[in-house]
Amino acid sequence: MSRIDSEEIRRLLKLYFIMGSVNCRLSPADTLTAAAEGGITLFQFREKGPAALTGTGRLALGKQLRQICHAHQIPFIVNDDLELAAALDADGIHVGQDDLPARQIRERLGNHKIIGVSAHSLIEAQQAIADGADYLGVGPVYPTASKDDAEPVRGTAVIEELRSSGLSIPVVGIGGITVDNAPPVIRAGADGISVISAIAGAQQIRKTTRSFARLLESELAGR
Ligand code: TZP
Ligand code: MG
Repeated sequence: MSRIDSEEIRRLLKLYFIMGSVNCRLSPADTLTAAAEGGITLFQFREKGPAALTGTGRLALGKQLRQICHAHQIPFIVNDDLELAAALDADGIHVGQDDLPARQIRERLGNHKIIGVSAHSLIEAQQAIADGADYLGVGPVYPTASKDDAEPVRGTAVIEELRSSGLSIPVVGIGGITVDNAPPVIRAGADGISVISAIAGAQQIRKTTRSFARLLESELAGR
């Protein structure tokens, strides 16, 4: 089976919601359902932090969230954990710089799975592309409280640098993104934004997600 078309991946990155149980104000299932109804285009299960579920609890939550994604035709991505991604038959995996290189993940999961890699510089981006990444997550664009070991804030500089150096790989911006500060991320050349707290912690998840979706629709129009 051949690799997933990069234009399809670009479309999926438009509004990429990421969360695990520790990020949610409501239950994870209710949070994801509201976000799906509001118009997210991709979901990543990221069960991380000291209070995160492990073992069978983590697996059970993953199955529940995968089911919600499939009911809404939203691809389901797993953060970091190759064994969990395989056990859940996830649609893809997102890995950081300290995880296995994309090449090794591809050997295990195959061509039909989406592989995303976090990149914080042009060099990391070039390496991830050489290793066969399908898309890059670039950030943190703005300060974030959702990742303890986040790299220094980059603004939109790295996204701009990737695009001005001619890299056309699908890119999603991450880190502290809200409806108000999202436009510069898209204008810098990202194909979409990924968000934890602005959606998982919203008072009105469906409404906030719809606002993001509308904004991105207009920012990306004419690309
Ligand atoms: N990687 C870089 S920043 C970040 C991750 C996983 C957290 C993004 O969360 P938020 O709440 O949207 O800032
Ligand atoms: Mg990692």
